[in-house]
This record gives sequence, C-alpha cells and structure tokens, in this order.
Amino acid sequence: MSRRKVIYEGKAKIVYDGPEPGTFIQYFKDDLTAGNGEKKSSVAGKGVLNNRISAHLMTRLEAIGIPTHFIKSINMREQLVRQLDMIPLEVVVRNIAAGSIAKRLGIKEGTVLPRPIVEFYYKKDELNDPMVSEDHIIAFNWLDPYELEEIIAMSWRVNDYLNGLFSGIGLRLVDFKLEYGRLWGEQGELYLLLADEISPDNCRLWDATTNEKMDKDRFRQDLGGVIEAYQQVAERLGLVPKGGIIEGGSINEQLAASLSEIDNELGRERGLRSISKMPTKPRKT
Ligand code: AIR
Ligand code: ASP
Repeated sequence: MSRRKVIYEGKAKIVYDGPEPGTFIQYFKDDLTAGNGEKKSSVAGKGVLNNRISAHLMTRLEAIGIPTHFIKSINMREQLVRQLDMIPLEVVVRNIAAGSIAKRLGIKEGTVLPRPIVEFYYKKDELNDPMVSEDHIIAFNWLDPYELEEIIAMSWRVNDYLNGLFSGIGLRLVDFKLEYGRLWGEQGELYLLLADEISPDNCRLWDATTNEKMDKDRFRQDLGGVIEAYQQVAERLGLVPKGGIIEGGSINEQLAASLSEIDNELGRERGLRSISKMPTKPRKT
C-alpha cells in the first residue's frame, strides 16, 4: 500500500490526503473514547459498522437536499470525502433529555423535551469542548449570522429526517452531534456542508419499546454489548445481514468487504457533484 499523508488523526478516525485535489480519505478506527479521551478502548469491527452507517445516512441526507462531504465508500473502513474548511463547533440537537443536559439542568433522563433544542460546543480538547452561546459564535467570528441561521435550519432538517428514519426501524433518536465545514466555489461563493460522521458514536439511540441504549453510552456507562448494539442499528437500517458481520469478537472480513460494494455502487451513480449545483444559497456579501 502506498504511503499516504495523514492530515489529521482524531480519536475515532484518521483523515488522509485524497486521490484528487479537494478530497480526503476518512478512515474509521475501531477505537472508542469517552470523557475527552480519558477512557479508551477498541472494539473489533466498530469502524466498519460506523463507516457503513455514516455512508448510508449521509447519502440519504444528500437525497433530501442536505449537502454533505460524503462522496463515496472506498472499502469497509474508508470513504472518500470532500476537503472542507472545518468550523470549530459541535452542533448538538436534542429531542429527549440524556447525557450532559440531564446532568447540567437536572432533568430526568428520558424526559421528552418541549421541542428539539440545538446547542453549540466549541471544539477544543484542552478546554473539554465547552458549551457556547450564539453570541459567542458571532462575537468570535466562528460563523457569521447568515451561516449560523443556515446551520440551525440544516440541523433542524437533519433532525426531522433522522427522527422519521429511526422511528421507522424502532429506534428513538434521543440526541446527536453534527459538524459542518465550508467549501468555496469557483466564483468565491460559499457552501456549508455537513461533515464528520453520523453513527452510534455521536447519536443516542434507544430501542423504541424497551428504551435499551444502542449507542456509545453502552461504552461510556460500561453497559457491555457495544458491538452488538452497533450491529443491531446497522441491521435495522438494512446495512448488514441478520446476525451482523462481527462474529465472536472478530470481523467476517469477506462478508464485510462484499458489503462495501453496495455503497460503492451508490457512490458511482452519484458521482462528484459540481459545486455550483450545490443546493445551498451563496453567502451574502
Ligand atoms: N457527542 C458530543 N460530543 C461528542 C459526541 N459524540 C454527541 C453524543 C450525544 C450528543 O452529542 O454522542 O449523542 C450529546 O452529548 P452530551 O454528552 O452533551 O449529552
Ligand atoms: N467526548 C466524546 C464522547 O464522550 C469522546 C471523547 O472526547 O473522548 O463522545
């Protein structure tokens, strides 16, 4: 394998330079961390499942007009994505109280929120990703008011769509985290694209009938059955056959490799969409 340039190594992914200008390769690791890297582990096959789940969800979102960085799946752990100028914010959308909002505001976990709530966190490991207000975002110029409005609107749409998609497969979308990046067109116009990943690593998903946790909280809270939960999500989405691709703690490589072909086909069909056809409005100047 040729040596590729590592652009960035995160806790769960590695980003490599891509084969064409303006592209990156996103590699999904099996590593799991919590509490800003304080707790670490690795679960065989987690990266394969997240690659697949995220490829599928990004493709579905593109189909409803949400521009994303996803171009195509390359193999079971890698996807080709657009190179973006990342916005240093985590956008969290919550439907049901859990995690930090339950703790911070003393709301009982599982309480349905009066309406979806969008929160922003400044991406800075040294500071533990502190929550920030819209005023901080504008004052520190992380986004201009137009971009902020656009990101809130896009995040609401993503929430509406994913809520429906997950409820159709018996899962409650409790909350999730999104990241966005900027892309400039040839005329200098700006596009905001959904980036990073959407997977059980950054969504809370509960079984609709039992409220069983089917996401990274199984790892955060030492509940066990992490890979089984992720597989169950992939299985319900129709992305892996019944029984999954991880058997007895190891990946059925042959099965996993044959599966990634499906996303490749999808990618080829879609091709590289010209930036000028992106459905977002150019920025006001
Ligand atoms: N999240 C936030 N930072 C990293 C991640 N993965 C996701 C969590 C959860 C949501 O954002 O996975 O789905 C809210 O997290 P919290 O900890 O603020 O309650
Ligand atoms: N804070 C992230 C999480 O718990 C992961 C990490 O920072 O290590 O999802």
